[in-house]
Parts: sequence; C-alpha cells; structure tokens
Amino acid sequence: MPANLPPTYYKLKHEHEAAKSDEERLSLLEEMLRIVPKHKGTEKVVSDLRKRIAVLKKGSSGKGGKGAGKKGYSEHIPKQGAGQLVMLGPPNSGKSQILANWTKAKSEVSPTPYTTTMPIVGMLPYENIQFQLIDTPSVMQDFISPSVLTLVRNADLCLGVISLANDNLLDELDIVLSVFNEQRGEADGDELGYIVVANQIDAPDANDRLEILSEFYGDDVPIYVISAETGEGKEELLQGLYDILDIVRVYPKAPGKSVERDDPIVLPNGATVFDAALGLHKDFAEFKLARIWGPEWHDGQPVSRNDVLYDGDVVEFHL
Ligand SMILES: Nc1nc2c(ncn2[C@@H]2O[C@H](COP(=O)(O)OP(=O)(O)O)[C@@H](O)[C@H]2O)c(=O)[nH]1
Ligand SMILES: [Mg+2]
Repeated sequence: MPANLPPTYYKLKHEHEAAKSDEERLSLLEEMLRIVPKHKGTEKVVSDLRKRIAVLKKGSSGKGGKGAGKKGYSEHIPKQGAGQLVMLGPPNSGKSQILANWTKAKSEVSPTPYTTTMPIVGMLPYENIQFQLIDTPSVMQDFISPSVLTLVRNADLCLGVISLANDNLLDELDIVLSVFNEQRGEADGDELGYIVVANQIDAPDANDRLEILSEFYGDDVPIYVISAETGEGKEELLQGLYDILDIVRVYPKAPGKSVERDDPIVLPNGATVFDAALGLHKDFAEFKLARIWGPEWHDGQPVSRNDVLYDGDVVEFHL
C-alpha cells in the first residue's frame, strides 16, 4: 500500500512529530490533508489525517471551559510496582478493555476509534506484586504522538496489543512493531523489550487469524493470546510478564519477627544484598549485619552486601 506521498508531506510530518502544541499539530495536519493527493493508494492516510484532526478539534473545543489551559499530559510517568508496561496498538484492539477489566483504573472502552486520548495508568496484580500498566491513545498509520514515544522508550516492557477480531491485524502489527523498532535505537541502553498481545481470542474466527499471525510473526516475537473479555490467557500472560521482566522478589524480615510474604522488595535479577537494603529504605544502606534464608543458603547465614540474591530469599537486616 505505498501511497507515494510528495516530499512536502514528509517534511510536514516531521514538523508535526516535533510540534510542541496541539494548535501547531492541528494546523500541520490540516496542511498535510490539503496537499496529500487523493486517490485509492492514499485512502488510509487521508482517513487517518481526518480522524487525527477530529480528535484534536474535539480536544480543543472546550477552550475557556473545562479543558482550558490544559497542558497535555506529562511525558514521563513515574515508575511504580514491579515494572512499567506500556500498551501500544491500533484502535479497537482492546487496550482500554484490558486496563478496565484487569486493573482498578477506569479507561473508557468503546467501539468508537480514538476514544482514549491520554495515557491512563493502572496497577495489574500478579501474585503478591503489581505491574504498572499504561493504556495509550491508539496508533495509526502515520502518526503517533511524541509523548507516547517517550513512554515507549522508558517502558520496562512494551505490549503491542492487536485484535484477533480484525482482518487487518498483520498490517496493524507491522505498524506497531515498526514503532518499537524505531524507538529501540533511541531507548536508554538501546534496549527495548516488547511482546505481542493478541486480544479478542473469543471473537468469531479468531483462531484462523491467530494461525496466520503465528505463521508470519511467531518466530520473531513472543505472542500471548488473550481475551480481555473472558480472561482467557491472562495467567499465561502475567507469568510471561514476570519471566520477561527478569525480576526477583526478596522478603525483608525484622530481627526476631516472622516474615511477611505480602510485600516483597522487587529487584532486577542479579541484585545484591545491598540493593535489597536500599530497596527497603535508605537508612538500611549502612546495615551492620544481614542474615539470609532460602534454598541456596544455610538458614540465617550472614551475607555480605555484594552477595547476589535469589528469588524468594528472606533477608534480615541489623542496623
Ligand atoms: N469480544 C471481545 N471484544 C473485546 C475484547 N476486548 C475489547 N473488546 C471490544 O472491542 C472494542 C474496543 O475496545 P477498547 O478497549 O476501547 O479498544 P482500544 O481502542 O484498543 O482501547 C470495544 O467494543 C470492546 O468491548 C475481547 O477480549 N473480546
Ligand atoms: Mg482505548
């Protein structure tokens, strides 16, 4: 579907990506729509432009009213919990439904495309920890807001969410994966992990589409199959997230007290006793003695600050 767009279009597109305000974005989009040749090959570009313009107009319609002076959202969402997961996907893949059904956050679920206009954060519980799950405005062919790209780059893991109810899913996934790959070079430590979440397995003919999806992408990227609606595949996804994030849970214990298992310190795999002390509280950084319990240790064995912890270890710090 190459649309053979004129160079001016790409120039405007770059300006759009760098634009700082919605007003600027809106006028650039209108200019792009004006200059784009209108024929079969550009149908999708044209409709994306129209939708994008509509969304921006809707967003600015409240001038002087409720939305007045709204600066847009912060580009950086402080990390919380065991890992920051950013969902990215085309309209109607079910991102908001996942957030709404699996966390306590409220994200508007709707068959109307581009309903979600701001990132929304929810906490997704898994065993005794929680992942921070972020719903984002849907991506489309040529556009993705710079703020969402920032979220993608900063994420611990990106989730490309697509719908098995949609015949366009391969094209849609192409767009999502190209965003991930483009951002990979820009990400901190040039690492950007991502998986594919194929949602709506409960939809009619979803299995046929899954077969096609697996055939084309199964070797390239991990694919988790779920239904936000029925909960199918949820456990496997959560377990997969835990494994991919490569984290360990360590349980702090006060001397003479029994261990509480409900609030672990979550650390990257390879973290040390010192990291756990810091994770507990900065005051523990200067601990005098640490004892440890776990299958790899003798019960209550004293450990040094550089010893590497195992998932499930219990550590007792003495100040
Ligand atoms: N059958 C089915 N429908 C779903 C599922 N997840 C989302 N939907 C529907 O798909 C539409 C779009 O969902 P939404 O979460 O708003 O998509 P978003 O644009 O990616 O945020 C809504 O009508 C949802 O009810 C699912 O797992 N199964
Ligand atoms: Mg949404």
